[in-house]
Amino acid sequence: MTNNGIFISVEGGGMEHPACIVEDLKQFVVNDAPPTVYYIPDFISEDEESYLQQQVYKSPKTKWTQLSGRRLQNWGGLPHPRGMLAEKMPDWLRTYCEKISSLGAFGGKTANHVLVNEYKEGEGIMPHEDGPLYHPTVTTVSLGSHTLLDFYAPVGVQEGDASPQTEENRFLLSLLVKPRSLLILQEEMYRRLLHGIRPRSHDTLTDTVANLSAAGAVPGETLARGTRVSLTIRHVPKVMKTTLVLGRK
Ligand SMILES: O=C(O)CCC(=O)C(=O)O
Repeated sequence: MTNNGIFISVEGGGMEHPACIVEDLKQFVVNDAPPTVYYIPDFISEDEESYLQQQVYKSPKTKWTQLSGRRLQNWGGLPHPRGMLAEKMPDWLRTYCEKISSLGAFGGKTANHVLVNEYKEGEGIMPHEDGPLYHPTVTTVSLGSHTLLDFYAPVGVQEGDASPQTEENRFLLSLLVKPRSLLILQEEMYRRLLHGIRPRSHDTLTDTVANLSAAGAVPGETLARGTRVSLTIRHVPKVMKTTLVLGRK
Protein backbone atom coordinates (compact mmCIF):
# COMPACT_ATOMS: atom_id res chain seq x y z
CA MET A 1 0.00 0.00 0.00
CA THR A 2 1.13 3.59 -0.53
CA ASN A 3 0.39 6.32 2.01
CA ASN A 4 -2.70 7.04 0.01
CA GLY A 5 -4.17 3.57 0.27
CA ILE A 6 -3.56 2.66 -3.38
CA PHE A 7 -2.78 -1.03 -3.55
CA ILE A 8 0.54 -1.77 -5.18
CA SER A 9 2.24 -5.12 -5.39
CA VAL A 10 5.94 -5.17 -6.07
CA GLU A 11 7.63 -8.44 -6.86
CA GLY A 12 10.81 -9.51 -8.58
CA GLY A 13 11.67 -8.77 -12.23
CA GLY A 14 9.46 -9.48 -15.21
CA MET A 15 6.11 -8.70 -13.59
CA GLU A 16 3.01 -7.88 -15.61
CA HIS A 17 1.53 -4.42 -15.38
CA PRO A 18 -2.00 -3.21 -16.22
CA ALA A 19 -2.34 -1.78 -19.76
CA CYS A 20 -4.14 1.35 -18.56
CA ILE A 21 -4.45 3.45 -15.41
CA VAL A 22 -5.98 1.43 -12.57
CA GLU A 23 -9.50 2.25 -11.34
CA ASP A 24 -8.19 3.36 -7.90
CA LEU A 25 -6.34 6.28 -9.49
CA LYS A 26 -9.39 7.78 -11.19
CA GLN A 27 -10.32 9.65 -7.98
CA PHE A 28 -7.10 11.66 -8.45
CA VAL A 29 -7.93 13.09 -11.89
CA VAL A 30 -7.66 16.91 -11.95
CA ASN A 31 -10.94 17.83 -13.63
CA ASP A 32 -10.07 21.51 -14.13
CA ALA A 33 -7.14 20.65 -16.43
CA PRO A 34 -7.18 19.28 -20.00
CA PRO A 35 -6.98 15.47 -20.25
CA THR A 36 -5.33 13.97 -18.36
CA VAL A 37 -3.68 14.89 -15.08
CA TYR A 38 -3.56 12.62 -12.01
CA TYR A 39 -2.28 14.34 -8.86
CA ILE A 40 -1.69 11.97 -5.95
CA PRO A 41 -0.68 13.77 -2.73
CA ASP A 42 1.47 11.84 -0.23
CA PHE A 43 2.27 9.08 -2.70
CA ILE A 44 5.42 8.41 -0.67
CA SER A 45 6.02 8.75 3.08
CA GLU A 46 8.45 11.19 4.76
CA ASP A 47 10.84 8.28 5.40
CA GLU A 48 10.81 7.33 1.72
CA GLU A 49 11.38 10.97 0.79
CA SER A 50 14.47 11.19 3.07
CA TYR A 51 15.75 7.85 1.75
CA LEU A 52 15.41 8.99 -1.87
CA GLN A 53 17.10 12.34 -1.11
CA GLN A 54 20.00 10.45 0.54
CA GLN A 55 20.37 8.19 -2.50
CA VAL A 56 20.34 11.17 -4.89
CA TYR A 57 23.00 13.03 -2.90
CA LYS A 58 25.24 10.01 -2.37
CA SER A 59 25.40 9.25 -6.11
CA PRO A 60 28.86 9.86 -7.60
CA LYS A 61 29.57 13.52 -8.39
CA THR A 62 30.14 12.46 -12.02
CA LYS A 63 26.41 11.56 -12.31
CA TRP A 64 25.50 15.25 -12.12
CA THR A 65 25.22 17.44 -15.22
CA GLN A 66 25.06 21.16 -14.47
CA LEU A 67 22.68 23.10 -16.72
CA SER A 68 21.67 26.72 -16.55
CA GLY A 69 19.07 26.91 -13.78
CA ARG A 70 19.20 23.29 -12.57
CA ARG A 71 21.37 20.19 -12.43
CA LEU A 72 20.39 16.66 -13.34
CA GLN A 73 21.22 12.98 -13.15
CA ASN A 74 20.29 10.63 -15.99
CA TRP A 75 19.52 7.00 -15.11
CA GLY A 76 18.67 4.09 -17.42
CA GLY A 77 20.51 5.26 -20.56
CA LEU A 78 20.38 8.13 -23.03
CA PRO A 79 17.19 8.12 -25.14
CA HIS A 80 18.07 8.23 -28.87
CA PRO A 81 15.98 7.97 -32.07
CA ARG A 82 17.84 4.75 -32.98
CA GLY A 83 17.19 3.26 -29.54
CA MET A 84 18.42 3.80 -25.99
CA LEU A 85 21.52 1.90 -24.97
CA ALA A 86 20.01 0.67 -21.71
CA GLU A 87 21.97 0.90 -18.46
CA LYS A 88 21.12 -0.94 -15.27
CA MET A 89 18.68 0.99 -13.07
CA PRO A 90 19.88 1.15 -9.43
CA ASP A 91 17.59 -0.67 -6.96
CA TRP A 92 16.53 2.55 -5.19
CA LEU A 93 15.02 3.83 -8.44
CA ARG A 94 13.88 0.45 -9.81
CA THR A 95 11.48 0.08 -6.85
CA TYR A 96 9.67 3.28 -7.88
CA CYS A 97 9.79 2.42 -11.60
CA GLU A 98 7.98 -0.82 -10.70
CA LYS A 99 5.51 0.83 -8.29
CA ILE A 100 4.43 3.46 -10.79
CA SER A 101 4.30 0.97 -13.67
CA SER A 102 2.03 -1.24 -11.56
CA LEU A 103 -0.52 1.62 -11.64
CA GLY A 104 -0.82 1.11 -15.42
CA ALA A 105 0.93 4.38 -16.27
CA PHE A 106 2.96 3.03 -19.20
CA GLY A 107 0.50 0.90 -21.18
CA GLY A 108 1.58 -2.32 -19.45
CA LYS A 109 5.32 -1.64 -19.85
CA THR A 110 7.84 -0.93 -17.08
CA ALA A 111 9.50 2.47 -16.70
CA ASN A 112 13.15 2.21 -17.74
CA HIS A 113 14.32 5.82 -17.57
CA VAL A 114 14.61 8.36 -14.72
CA LEU A 115 15.77 11.97 -14.82
CA VAL A 116 16.61 13.42 -11.43
CA ASN A 117 16.38 17.22 -11.54
CA GLU A 118 17.53 19.45 -8.70
CA TYR A 119 16.27 23.03 -8.58
CA LYS A 120 17.53 25.45 -5.96
CA GLU A 121 15.18 28.22 -4.81
CA GLY A 122 14.75 30.64 -7.74
CA GLU A 123 15.66 28.06 -10.44
CA GLY A 124 13.43 26.53 -13.11
CA ILE A 125 13.15 24.98 -16.55
CA MET A 126 12.11 26.62 -19.84
CA PRO A 127 8.80 25.53 -21.42
CA HIS A 128 9.38 22.41 -23.52
CA GLU A 129 7.78 19.21 -24.80
CA ASP A 130 9.09 15.82 -23.71
CA GLY A 131 8.87 14.57 -27.30
CA PRO A 132 8.44 11.30 -29.16
CA LEU A 133 11.27 9.22 -27.67
CA TYR A 134 9.14 8.38 -24.63
CA HIS A 135 5.86 6.51 -24.18
CA PRO A 136 3.46 9.52 -23.96
CA THR A 137 3.22 9.55 -20.17
CA VAL A 138 5.40 11.43 -17.74
CA THR A 139 5.29 10.63 -14.02
CA THR A 140 7.00 12.81 -11.42
CA VAL A 141 7.74 12.26 -7.74
CA SER A 142 8.68 15.51 -5.94
CA LEU A 143 11.08 15.68 -2.98
CA GLY A 144 11.97 18.50 -0.61
CA SER A 145 9.90 21.42 -1.87
CA HIS A 146 6.77 22.29 -3.83
CA THR A 147 6.87 23.93 -7.21
CA LEU A 148 4.42 25.26 -9.76
CA LEU A 149 4.51 23.48 -13.10
CA ASP A 150 3.21 25.81 -15.81
CA PHE A 151 1.53 24.74 -19.06
CA TYR A 152 1.48 26.57 -22.39
CA ALA A 153 -0.26 26.20 -25.75
CA PRO A 154 2.21 25.36 -28.52
CA VAL A 155 3.26 28.12 -30.92
CA GLY A 156 1.08 27.69 -34.01
CA VAL A 157 -1.67 29.04 -36.17
CA GLN A 158 -4.17 30.93 -34.05
CA GLU A 159 -7.25 31.37 -36.20
CA GLY A 160 -8.97 34.73 -35.81
CA ASP A 161 -6.53 35.87 -33.13
CA ALA A 162 -3.79 38.28 -34.15
CA SER A 163 -2.35 38.81 -30.64
CA PRO A 164 1.40 38.04 -30.44
CA GLN A 165 2.21 34.53 -29.27
CA THR A 166 4.22 35.52 -26.23
CA GLU A 167 4.82 33.06 -23.41
CA GLU A 168 2.38 35.06 -21.32
CA ASN A 169 -0.36 34.80 -23.98
CA ARG A 170 0.23 31.07 -24.44
CA PHE A 171 0.07 30.33 -20.69
CA LEU A 172 -2.93 28.09 -19.86
CA LEU A 173 -2.69 26.76 -16.30
CA SER A 174 -0.39 25.67 -13.49
CA LEU A 175 -0.25 22.60 -11.29
CA LEU A 176 0.93 22.78 -7.68
CA VAL A 177 3.19 19.81 -6.98
CA LYS A 178 3.92 19.33 -3.31
CA PRO A 179 6.76 17.24 -1.84
CA ARG A 180 5.98 13.48 -1.76
CA SER A 181 3.31 13.80 -4.44
CA LEU A 182 3.10 11.82 -7.67
CA LEU A 183 2.00 13.62 -10.83
CA ILE A 184 0.99 11.70 -13.95
CA LEU A 185 0.48 13.51 -17.27
CA GLN A 186 -0.96 11.82 -20.33
CA GLU A 187 -2.81 12.59 -23.57
CA GLU A 188 -3.23 16.32 -24.40
CA MET A 189 -1.24 17.37 -21.32
CA TYR A 190 1.69 15.31 -22.58
CA ARG A 191 1.27 15.35 -26.36
CA ARG A 192 0.17 18.93 -27.11
CA LEU A 193 1.03 21.30 -24.29
CA LEU A 194 4.46 22.54 -23.25
CA HIS A 195 5.48 22.57 -19.60
CA GLY A 196 8.02 24.59 -17.65
CA ILE A 197 8.87 25.99 -14.22
CA ARG A 198 9.32 29.75 -13.81
CA PRO A 199 12.51 30.62 -11.93
CA ARG A 200 10.93 32.03 -8.77
CA SER A 201 11.64 31.93 -5.06
CA HIS A 202 7.96 32.32 -4.02
CA ASP A 203 4.64 31.33 -5.56
CA THR A 204 1.44 33.23 -4.86
CA LEU A 205 -1.41 30.88 -5.68
CA THR A 206 -4.30 31.98 -7.85
CA ASP A 207 -7.20 30.17 -9.49
CA THR A 208 -4.99 29.46 -12.52
CA VAL A 209 -3.66 26.56 -10.39
CA ALA A 210 -5.93 23.74 -11.56
CA ASN A 211 -5.38 21.39 -8.59
CA LEU A 212 -5.46 23.89 -5.70
CA SER A 213 -7.87 22.03 -3.46
CA ALA A 214 -6.45 18.57 -4.28
CA ALA A 215 -3.04 19.95 -3.21
CA GLY A 216 -4.53 21.32 0.03
CA ALA A 217 -3.98 24.98 -0.88
CA VAL A 218 -6.11 28.13 -1.13
CA PRO A 219 -6.01 31.11 -3.52
CA GLY A 220 -3.94 34.00 -2.15
CA GLU A 221 -1.56 31.73 -0.25
CA THR A 222 2.17 32.39 -0.80
CA LEU A 223 4.56 29.45 -0.66
CA ALA A 224 8.34 29.83 -0.37
CA ARG A 225 10.31 27.46 -2.56
CA GLY A 226 13.27 25.49 -1.18
CA THR A 227 15.49 22.99 -2.95
CA ARG A 228 13.30 20.61 -4.94
CA VAL A 229 14.44 17.30 -6.38
CA SER A 230 12.14 15.70 -8.92
CA LEU A 231 12.26 12.12 -10.16
CA THR A 232 10.86 12.12 -13.69
CA ILE A 233 10.04 8.49 -14.38
CA ARG A 234 9.25 7.39 -17.95
CA HIS A 235 9.28 4.49 -20.38
CA VAL A 236 11.51 4.57 -23.46
CA PRO A 237 10.01 2.01 -25.87
CA LYS A 238 12.93 1.79 -28.27
CA VAL A 239 15.93 0.16 -26.67
CA MET A 240 18.99 -0.85 -28.67
CA LYS A 241 19.90 -4.50 -28.70
CA THR A 242 23.65 -4.79 -28.23
CA THR A 243 25.92 -7.71 -28.90
CA LEU A 244 28.77 -7.80 -26.44
CA VAL A 245 31.91 -9.08 -28.16
CA LEU A 246 34.38 -10.30 -25.58
CA GLY A 247 38.04 -10.98 -26.28
CA ARG A 248 39.80 -11.19 -29.63
CA LYS A 249 39.74 -13.79 -32.33
O1 LIG B 1 11.00 18.87 -12.43
C1 LIG B 1 9.95 18.69 -13.02
O2 LIG B 1 8.90 18.43 -12.44
C2 LIG B 1 9.90 18.84 -14.52
C3 LIG B 1 11.05 18.16 -15.20
C4 LIG B 1 10.96 18.23 -16.69
O3 LIG B 1 10.13 18.87 -17.27
C5 LIG B 1 11.93 17.46 -17.49
O4 LIG B 1 12.87 16.88 -16.94
O5 LIG B 1 11.76 17.41 -18.73
